[in-house]
Amino acid sequence: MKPVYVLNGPNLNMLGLREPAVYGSETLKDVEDRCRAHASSLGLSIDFRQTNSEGELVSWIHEARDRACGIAINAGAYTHTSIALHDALKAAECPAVELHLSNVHKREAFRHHSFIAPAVNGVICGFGVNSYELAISALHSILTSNKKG
Ligand code: DHK
Repeated sequence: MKPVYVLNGPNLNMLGLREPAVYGSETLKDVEDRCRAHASSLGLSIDFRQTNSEGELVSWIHEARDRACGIAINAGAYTHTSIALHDALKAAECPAVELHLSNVHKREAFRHHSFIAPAVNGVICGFGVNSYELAISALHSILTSNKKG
């Protein structure tokens, strides 16, 4: 089975240091460890990555088309700006879930719109690090039901 790509965008390398009241006190390494353990409990493996570059995220999404069974993506602020990520996710043609640690709808108006939401299966936000685990569970459920179908 191919891995789930868990892709993280800009500033997520600062987790644990960055606005802990909004994003929590766990580091990105803590998030990765939790994702790996959760995926493993579901019989999945993960490839966990972070970049501050929009182009690198686009390239990783293209790569996922052949190398991943699904994508869980926290695109950070590119969520609210990037048509390129929207187009890449459409091109990937694999199950994808958008996720956020914070509830973006309770925050500034500029975070309320997602360019990538129309290109993914669903969106999870507001559950802190659990958002990552919920996104992996959602992909597992999509992959399992696809197999049954
Ligand atoms: C992370 C970011 O960096 C923000 O730009 C998004 C998201 C929200 C999060 O909650 O994980 O607006």
